Amino acid sequence: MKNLSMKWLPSLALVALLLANGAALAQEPIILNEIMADPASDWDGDGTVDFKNDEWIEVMNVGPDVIDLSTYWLRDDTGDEPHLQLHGLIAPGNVAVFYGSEAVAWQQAQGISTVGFSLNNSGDVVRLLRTIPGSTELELMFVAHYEDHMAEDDRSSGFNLNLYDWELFDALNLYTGTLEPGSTGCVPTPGIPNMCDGPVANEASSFGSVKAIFR
Ligand SMILES: [Ca+2]
Ligand SMILES: [Ca+2]
Ligand SMILES: [Ca+2]
Ligand SMILES: [Ca+2]
Repeated sequence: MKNLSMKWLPSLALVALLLANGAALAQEPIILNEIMADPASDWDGDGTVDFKNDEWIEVMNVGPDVIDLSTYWLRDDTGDEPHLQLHGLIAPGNVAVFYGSEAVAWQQAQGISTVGFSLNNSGDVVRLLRTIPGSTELELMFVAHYEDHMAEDDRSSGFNLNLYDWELFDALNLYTGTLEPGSTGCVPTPGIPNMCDGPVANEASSFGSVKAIFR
């Protein structure tokens, strides 16, 4: 474990626990995988750039079974109510991304305040909740933190493929500071696994084309 502040330990410890215990893995298979808190591009593809609609949160199924995401919920650090009920089936090893616009639409349908995910650009906590079986209550399943330098224009943060290190994906807005996690030059990857083991080989590759992939 290198260069990790204490803040990461709860979520990382949980992952380690899950990976070390097959039974727990089967029961607690969904993790937070990547977070875009300060979008400056049209990530949700609706034709406009919006600080709320273009935020996104990616989850990953690290278990062995197909999971129905409709029992899972997302929220940030403020208040108690979830910001989005997830939906869809997710296969083992797959990821699913949910955009702020989906949270806004869900909130409209619920008749609650349309705050979206409300991911603070100065840092925030994202919580993954799950409906307790046989109940309407929610239980906390996974927590991820990010800090100010991880939430600048079009910079995401999330797990490395090793599911151990929480890294910066800053190819679209390189981080030159000294805080951890530091710059990787990796591109944000909404809806696909966080595949990047190091700096992008050729910085001259067009960021425009990189962005276009995800529009
Ligand atoms: Ca934000
Ligand atoms: Ca948009
Ligand atoms: Ca917030
Ligand atoms: Ca991803």
